[in-house]
Amino acid sequence: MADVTSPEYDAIVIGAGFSGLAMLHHLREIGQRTIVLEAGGGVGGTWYWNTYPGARTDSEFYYYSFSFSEEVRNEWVWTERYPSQPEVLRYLEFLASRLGLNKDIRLNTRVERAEYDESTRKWTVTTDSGDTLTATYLISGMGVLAEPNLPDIPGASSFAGELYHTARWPRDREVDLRGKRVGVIGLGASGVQIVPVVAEVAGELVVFQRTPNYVVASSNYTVDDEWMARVRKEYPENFKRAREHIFAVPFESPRHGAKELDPGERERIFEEKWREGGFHFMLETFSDLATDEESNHHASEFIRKKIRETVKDPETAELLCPKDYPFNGKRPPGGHGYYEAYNRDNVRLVDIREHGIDEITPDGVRVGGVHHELDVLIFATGFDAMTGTLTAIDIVGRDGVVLRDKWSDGLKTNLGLGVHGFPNFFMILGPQTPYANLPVAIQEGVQWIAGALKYARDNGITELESTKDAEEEWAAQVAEAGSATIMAKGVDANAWFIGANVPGKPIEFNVYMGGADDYFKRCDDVAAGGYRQFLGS
Ligand code: N01
Repeated sequence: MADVTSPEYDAIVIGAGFSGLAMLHHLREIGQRTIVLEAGGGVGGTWYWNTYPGARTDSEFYYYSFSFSEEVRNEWVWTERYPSQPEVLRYLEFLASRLGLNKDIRLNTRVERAEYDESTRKWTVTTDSGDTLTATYLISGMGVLAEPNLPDIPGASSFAGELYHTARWPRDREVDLRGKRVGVIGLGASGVQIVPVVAEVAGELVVFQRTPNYVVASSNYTVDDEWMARVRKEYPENFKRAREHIFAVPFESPRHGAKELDPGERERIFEEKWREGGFHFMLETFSDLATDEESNHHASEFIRKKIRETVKDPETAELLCPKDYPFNGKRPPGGHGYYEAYNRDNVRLVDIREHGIDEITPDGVRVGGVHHELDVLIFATGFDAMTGTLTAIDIVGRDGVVLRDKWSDGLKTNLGLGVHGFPNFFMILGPQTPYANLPVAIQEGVQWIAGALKYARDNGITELESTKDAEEEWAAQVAEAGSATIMAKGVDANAWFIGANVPGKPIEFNVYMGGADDYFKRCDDVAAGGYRQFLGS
């Protein structure tokens, strides 16, 4: 096993979240001397950083975990249908300790630069403390929704109260919001989770909404022993089913399109799946909600009806109804009492769609000339998704080309796994990987990468590098698959998956919308064909 003071490795993995932990385990299995470098003070990645009140998964526990370790599967106990952030973090800490991973993880170590030396065929990584480490392989497990997006709102730095971003919530102290005047900017999955929880304790909660979301109700409940025992037995089968699903979840795919059925039957199915909640509504109602405008319209209308039924004040309800883009035009968040929160006397919704925020002042936020006094301001403003972590550091490939520059006029990757010009560099959940339930996509990704490295070693291949042709073909495929979906309307909704949430970022699909099942098959085919598309030129 690697000695953490030694500077020479077979592989350096960046990040100790779901991706980095699984990668380390699988690299050890094939005898690669590996070190994981982690910026945080603990393992967990997303689940280490996102400690904001109300943070929990939008996926149910039985498919939001790994299937590869029988010990972990059998010993770990999930307690909630939608596990809370502390529980997912504990799961990852348990996984790291049960698989003995911690000794090869260096915490509080931020990678600033990685450069490939063509003469030695090694990567040299420089950390924030100035240390350098070298390895044959460099693997990013830096996460897809990890680089916080801080909007450029006039006056933001003048705010004299407490200012937080959901993804950088303080870890060293309790944030006491009791009785305070709290403002929230941003209503994606993070904002939608924090609103109802903060509403319960704040004196006053002011929610600043630019684009309303289609929030799908999710009912949470306790996982009892019987359910846990059944899930343990079903893990391998569940994982197999998830691998065959477009969104990498173990669900049945619906057989009918929404417009094929008469209104009564359509409504019955929408109601039934609404009660099951969350992704069941998105994925198990009808086959064509992501591809057919008319069918999608029925789903969008159904959710608007639910909003109007739930929110008592008609004006607030109308503001909360998305009308300018269809359901799935943004990643739909799961709601836990989200719309109900607006029925509380201490919660106010402020529309900032038309004129935006005038300015942030030392003691509040001014909108349309009205000043809202606040003690605390929370940015739930999301992330520079998919590429943000990779372009925030200098990753330098052949001929001194920096990855960020290579992608400045459009993404180019081979299956989101590798990049031409960057030999022996791999990405777990890189841009252009599928829009899917992430633990399953991560497990597939790390196993594919470990398989490729083993193949290279067994066959005397010193450089694995995407061919130029393969990445051009993949870019075309990603664009074509995306444009065939409703998600292309994400441009009108500032969706992160199309790059529209960060000003100046090129608008293009950052994820593959052709289905996780299709994607996994493509990856299998590349492996079965001897990784030809990764043998350079
Ligand atoms: O971020 P987002 P998120 N002025 O980009 C607003 C995953 N996730 O952190 O839509 C005012 O979705 C922005 O407004 P608009 C999940 O995949 C999962 O919430 O651009 N508002 C939007 O409302 C999710 O999709 C979980 O008009 C501004 C919000 O900020 C992804 O992470 C939990 C603004 C950003 O929404 C991202 O979710 C949390 C400005 N200048 C996250 N700039 C679970 O699974 C931005 N906004 C539970």
